[in-house]
This record gives sequence, C-alpha cells and structure tokens, in this order.
Amino acid sequence: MEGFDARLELLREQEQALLAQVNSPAGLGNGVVQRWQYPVVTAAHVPIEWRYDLNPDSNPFLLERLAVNAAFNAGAILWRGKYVLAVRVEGADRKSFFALAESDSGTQGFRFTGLPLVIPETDEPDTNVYDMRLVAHADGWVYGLFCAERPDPDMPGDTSAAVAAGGIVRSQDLQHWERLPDLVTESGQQRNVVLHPEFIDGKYAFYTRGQDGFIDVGRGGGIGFGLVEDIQNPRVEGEVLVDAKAYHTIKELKNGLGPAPLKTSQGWLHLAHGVRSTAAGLRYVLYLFLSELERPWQVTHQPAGHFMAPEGLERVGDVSNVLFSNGWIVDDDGTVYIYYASSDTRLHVATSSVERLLDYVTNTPADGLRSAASVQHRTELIQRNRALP
Ligand code: M1P
Repeated sequence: MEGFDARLELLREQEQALLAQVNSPAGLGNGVVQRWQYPVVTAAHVPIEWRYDLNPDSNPFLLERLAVNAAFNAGAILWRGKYVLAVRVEGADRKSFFALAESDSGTQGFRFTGLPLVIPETDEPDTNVYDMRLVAHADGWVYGLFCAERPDPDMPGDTSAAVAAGGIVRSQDLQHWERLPDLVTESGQQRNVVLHPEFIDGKYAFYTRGQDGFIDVGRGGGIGFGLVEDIQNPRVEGEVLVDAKAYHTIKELKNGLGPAPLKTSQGWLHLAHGVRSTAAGLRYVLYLFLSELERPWQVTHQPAGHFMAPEGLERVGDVSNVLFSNGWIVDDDGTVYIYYASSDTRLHVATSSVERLLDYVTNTPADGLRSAASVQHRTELIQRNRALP
C-alpha cells in the first residue's frame, strides 16, 4: 500500500475530481421533472479533513478514523445568492448530524463549508438528529425542524425501542442555532414536522405526522396541521388532518410532508412522501398536492400516485427502494430545484418549474381508488388522443 504522502495525494486528487464533476440533465423523464446525471452530495463529498487525522505522527497509515456512511435527506434554502443544503450526514457510528453544503448553481459543485452544525440540546439529550427542514419564516428567523430521537423510556430493556419528537432550532445566520423546546402535539410521536412559512391568524402553523410507534404510525392518520400560539412554548392546538393515508394507494402505510410548501398563484404547493408495503419491504415515493392559500390545510388538487419513484441506482442503498425529499428551492425565474435522497444513501437534484408542477398537479386525475376508475381515466385519455387530427 502507498505511504502516507502518496495516499494523501491520491485522496486529494479524488476529492478535487469529485468536487469539479460537471453535472448535466439526464434522460427524457416524465416531463414533470428533469433528473440530473450525478448525485449532488454523497459521503465522498464530506471533506477529507472531517474524516482523516492528517497528522503522520498520530495516523502513520492515513486511516479513515471518522468514516462517513451516507449523506442524504437535506433541507434547502437560497441564502445570500447560494444554494445551501443542511445535509443529513451519517457517520459510520450511525449518528447523524447536520452540515451545510453550498453551490453557486444548485445542480453541481456542492461543497461542505465551516464545521458540522452545533445543535444545542434540551434537558433531554438527543440520541440522534436528522432530516432538517429549513424554513425562512415571516417572523425573520430561519427555522430548522428536525427529528430528535431518544430511547423509549417505557421500554428500558429494548435496545431498539425509540421515541421520535419534533425538534426546533432557529438562526439568523445559519451558523449559530438557538434550540427551542420540542413540539408538543396530541397526535403522539412526531417525525416530518414542518413549519408553515407564514402566520395563520397571527399564529405559527405546523404540519405534523403523528405516529403511535417509532416506525409504525399506527392510528396516526397522515399529515396533520395545527396552530401554535407561542413559539417559545410550541404546543399545537386544534390539529386537523390535511392529507390522510389511504388503502391501496402509494401512501397506504404512512406519508409525511417534505419541505415547507411553496406559495404559488394557485395555492400552496406541497411535496410529500408516501409509503406502501411490498413483499420486498417498504417503498417510498414522492407526490405533490395543492392547498388553498388562505386555508393551507384544505387540499384542492392531488394527482393520483407518485411523480417520482426510485429509478436505476436510486433503488439501491442502505434502505433500498426509498426516495425522500425534505428540501426544495424556487428561483426568481420560477425554476424549482428538488433535492431528493435515494435509499437513505445519497442526495440528488431534479429540476422543474412552478408552472410545470402546477400544470401537473391541477390537470392530473385524482386517485379513483379502484381499478375501474383507473381504466376509465386511461380510456378517456386514449379516446381524446384518437380524436386528435
Ligand atoms: O428510511 C426511509 C425514511 O424513513 C423515515 O421516514 P418516515 O418517518 O416517513 O418513515 C425517516 O427516518 C427518514 O429519514 C428515512 O429516509
């Protein structure tokens, strides 16, 4: 094997090649989104300095001391002209943390900056933190909503029993984060909590995803919505169901909101994931829906099925057959950058536009919930096509 210096040179060459990789649109796709050839962030994008002890005296073999297993599920924000991601970085020790990566273009050249984010803890230390949604709120703060996972106090003998809670931090500069108390709800454990970017009736508004257990949502009916009077004491009142899970759909087992919704002329545009059971395990796909501007909990349009499902290499990873998104960015010109992770392993980008996504959402038939209804939708489409000149 190479000596220290030769090995370091090779590592640096590989890193530079990866960071300089030119990305380009890939494939014709479905017209709703454009996928891009390469993942935008992977474990290999995490700087060498974050993984290796570079002192030849203490690490003569140049071993990777603090290996990174995966880099995925990222929150996203356009910040001072840069496309900034709060990436979920998972170490070889299974612990996740957040780190910022930024790019000038949004589709390539993402580089980790600064240091891993320091997330202050509450009186109950978090065992694991992950899946941050970044929300620029009307109150002037940027919020980070994330899952805080701790061992289940009611099952002390079970080393895999955990409790999920909605963690909240906020910042003015994306570097220094103030921790607020965890979200309190009536719908049980929480994952996929999202803050609505505007006040509703002068109150903060939260999207929730209640769950009975850590994995199984049980009686948790789907994506909920409720108001919070005091963000320093975040207690959700009057939770209602926005988007219910439903039998024999892409979200028959569970669903969860992705990033905060985008405000459009036709309503709030939402991106979510739906989960169903298969003989090969769970399958996570992405879907869209639209809700009223004044009453964002009222869904107006929801196409049947997914607009993105795992394809090709995306299908394989630590948790295979998963697409998950908790970050998107809309540019001034209406371009939408959807940052989605595949199989809990790596992060990709798909691009679209507000206009295109609204066309898809408002003109695609809703789920008829029966094969006969699906046949009717398809037959009508074929007949309309045959009637074309
Ligand atoms: O493993 C797939 C996803 O599972 C969880 O999402 P949900 O709570 O909706 O099932 C999360 O742990 C997420 O991070 C992960 O990508």
